[in-house]
Amino acid sequence: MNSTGVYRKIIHIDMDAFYASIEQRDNPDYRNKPIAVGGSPEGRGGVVATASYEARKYGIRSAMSSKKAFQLCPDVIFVRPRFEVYKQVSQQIRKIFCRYTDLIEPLSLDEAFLDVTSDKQNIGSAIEIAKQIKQAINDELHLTASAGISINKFVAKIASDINKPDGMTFIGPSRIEKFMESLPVEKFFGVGKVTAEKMKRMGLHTGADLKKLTEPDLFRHFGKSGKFYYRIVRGIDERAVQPHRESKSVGAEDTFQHDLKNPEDMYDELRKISVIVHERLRKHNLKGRTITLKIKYHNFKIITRSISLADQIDDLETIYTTAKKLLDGTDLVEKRIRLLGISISNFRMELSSQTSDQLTLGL
Ligand code: DCP
Ligand code: MG
Repeated sequence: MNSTGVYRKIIHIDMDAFYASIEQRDNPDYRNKPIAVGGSPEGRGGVVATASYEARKYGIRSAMSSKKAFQLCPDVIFVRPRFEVYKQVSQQIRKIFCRYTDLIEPLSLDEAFLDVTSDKQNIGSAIEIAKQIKQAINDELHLTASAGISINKFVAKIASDINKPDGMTFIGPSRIEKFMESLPVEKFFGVGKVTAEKMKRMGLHTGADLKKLTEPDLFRHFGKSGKFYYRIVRGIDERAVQPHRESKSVGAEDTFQHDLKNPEDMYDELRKISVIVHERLRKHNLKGRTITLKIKYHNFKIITRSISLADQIDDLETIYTTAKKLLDGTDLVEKRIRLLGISISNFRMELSSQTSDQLTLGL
């Protein structure tokens, strides 16, 4: 690590069971109950966006079909998502972050990196700032968040997941290497299911195993990402918190000559649109985790539905089947559709490292 003892102070905040907690907050009937946001009653179709912690005890998870969720827990309550409310809450959280720093990099509605190396209120301690942010989210929004605190983005993000819900984990410079050595390979940023399987076939299960390989070895097996693994396993991640990172998306949409009423026709059109989106992703060499479906009805009302998958998406079948699931999750009865669109966003974070100003320690 940095021998001069100067480190950045990075906080990663991630809301707990975000959509579900908001629904439980706003509707007392849902409190302490297994609820799944998204999906449809009795598991007739659609996918679960997220589940309350009570529902997770039964094994219900994000991106699971509501059919499966219903099988796991027949008492689960399916709740229709209210995306506008989630967006509003997301803005409220961001305002809280802004009291401490302007260096905020949102990763999605419910999570963000904050660089508090120098904070607006001169609090100085990243742990104290994280505590205050959690407290403000609790007091003002009646929700809980988990925080990870470290000297870089990678470790802060993993740390926020360790004591969920309502957790706070600090991993200081002296603990980073040990922590990275014990980390299972699937937890490494950018390691998808396929890469994790490849690693395991090679006998690489943890950070300690990865650490035995030289940089050229890692590059040979895993390409550019291999170089990133080499650094990250040693606790080196110089990527800056980027407050103005563009949120990019690639997509396609089509307005129909005649409104669509029949689901089969909608599926056909979705497939055509999927093919175009797939070609565009290929062309720009992009993979993203989030798929958004846009629907415009005959009365020009527009709705969007989105879901984030565990892995980066760039294959046609996943684009089509996920978009179809999202469509099936909407009410199609007696609906006439003028336009359908699919877009992919949440692209892979830039793996190349960036140097940034590093100030004095005191986490
Ligand atoms: N989401 C989604 N599809 C997914 C994953 C998540 O639509 N496959 C939505 C619903 C979540 C929100 O994004 O509430 C935030 O995602 P997280 O992965 O942070 O999950 P939660 O906040 O729900 O739970 P956790 O407490 O594990 O963070
Ligand atoms: Mg969350």
